Amino acid sequence: MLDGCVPWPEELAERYRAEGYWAAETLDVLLSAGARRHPDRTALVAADGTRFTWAELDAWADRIAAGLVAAGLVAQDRVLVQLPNVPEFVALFFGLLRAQVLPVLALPAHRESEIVPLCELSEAVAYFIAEDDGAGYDYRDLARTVVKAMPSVRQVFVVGDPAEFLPLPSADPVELPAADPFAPALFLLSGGTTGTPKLIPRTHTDYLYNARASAEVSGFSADTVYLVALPAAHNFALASPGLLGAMSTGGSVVLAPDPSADTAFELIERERVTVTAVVPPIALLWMDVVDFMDADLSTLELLQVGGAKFNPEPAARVRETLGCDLQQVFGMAEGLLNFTRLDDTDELKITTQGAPLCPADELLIVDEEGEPVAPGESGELLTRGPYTLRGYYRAAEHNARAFTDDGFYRSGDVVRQLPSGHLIVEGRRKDQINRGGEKIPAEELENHLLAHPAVHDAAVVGMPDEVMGERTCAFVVVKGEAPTLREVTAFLRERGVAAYKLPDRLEVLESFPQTKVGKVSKVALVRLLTGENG
Ligand code: AMP
Ligand code: DBH
Repeated sequence: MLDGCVPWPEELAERYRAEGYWAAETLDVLLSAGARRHPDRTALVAADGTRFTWAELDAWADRIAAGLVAAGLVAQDRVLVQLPNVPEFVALFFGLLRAQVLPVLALPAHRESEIVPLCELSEAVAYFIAEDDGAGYDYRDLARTVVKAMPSVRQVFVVGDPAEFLPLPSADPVELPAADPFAPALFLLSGGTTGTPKLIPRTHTDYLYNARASAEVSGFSADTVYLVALPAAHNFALASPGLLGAMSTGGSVVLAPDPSADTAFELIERERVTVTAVVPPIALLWMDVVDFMDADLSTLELLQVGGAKFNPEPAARVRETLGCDLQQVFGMAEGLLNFTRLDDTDELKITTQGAPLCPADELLIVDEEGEPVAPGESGELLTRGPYTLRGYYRAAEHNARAFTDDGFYRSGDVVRQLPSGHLIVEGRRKDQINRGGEKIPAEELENHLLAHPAVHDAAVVGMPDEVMGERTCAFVVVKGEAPTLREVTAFLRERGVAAYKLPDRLEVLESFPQTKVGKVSKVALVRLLTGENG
């Protein structure tokens, strides 16, 4: 096992193998087996209509793998991958797997303040970017900053015009040794609750299970046409079932550069898309505009919604507005996935966030003291299982708090469970804002705010919002003249904070309300915003 990763205890590992959850296969089988079985079928379609057969994608991944080796990358090296939804993402992903180089999957929205600490934590030796995001942002500028701050990043590879950097590596295919199926294959990012980023190691076998089992409960088949509407680097769009799930059943994958109705509807119609996954604000937007757009969405069978709570009222309108079935997904990059089932009653599909994916998923719902609550009562969800991490990468101190002694991950989510096993997400016990599915660790943003010369103290909370679920409000105590929201966001941007983390509102207080033990009371701060007392 890679240094800094926490393995599953041997007796659990044996059980997961014996019960068939852990196959002795690597993730690469998703591409190599498909290419053998149906080389000439379509595997991947880019937004511009460029199509790749399974054989073409397979050959492309082989060339990239050989190119990586030729460029001096070796097995177990970590590299940062930050690409929009372009075909190169998929080819590079499999090329890296074949070369046993471990990708750290950053989101296109991340900027210097996220990328640099990720490079530092992972000791990344290379950085893969696109020339731009299609909307005017030039990632080569970001790369210039990153290599200056992180000399360990020896090479930058660019999709598109590389400027002073390198094009994507490519060389004549070479024979490469097979990876260990039980070793880490990639790193996902956690939404996080602390001031520093956390990396989630995912092994070949656990992620393969994640993708395949998700594909099964979502009814994926060789006829599935999956639209990647969310960033491909996100666990939801990557493997829940996502693009890897679609590949696991021999379906095809269509890449959308963004999830706007204009872009997505056109692709759904053009490519006869059958299923896609979105966050609640996007689902709301699609439902709002579908009547005014003459797009043919008749092929769409299933809309998956997750990342944040999808309320029952809009959930009940999905079928009549979009003409497809709804599947709620309550997932986490850390592992555990919950899905409503295709044969669930409408009541369950509309009012719950789904039931655990795997019979070996263990769930505990506990009170503030860590004691299990009575069945049906709400409490914090703890979980362990065959695809749930046992520890963040190189984070021993944080792991001691984030996991129980017997290895359960503390999700920080407050849920209650119905007798059917379905969960209803009721809230959160972690210091994080969920802004329409995008997670913002409060502490991280507070640290950035504290760096502002006029900010004496800062506390960030989520304020309820109809569309986003929550928006971000920064409370500050100032020294001297109070800055405006605009000045504060400009300051944060200057520090390289991703746009989705910028506060939506700024409130200046004389001092912060405190709890009985003298901590800042975020509950009281939220009440200041909502006007509720008590
Ligand atoms: P991350 O750890 O960044 O992968 O984010 C996972 C978190 O997103 C979960 O722990 C929940 O807090 C939240 N989440 C994901 N899906 C849902 C959902 N369907 N309903 C409510 N919260 C969700
Ligand atoms: O929010 C998430 O992280 C998430 C939501 C739905 C996720 O990781 C997933 C499905 O796999």
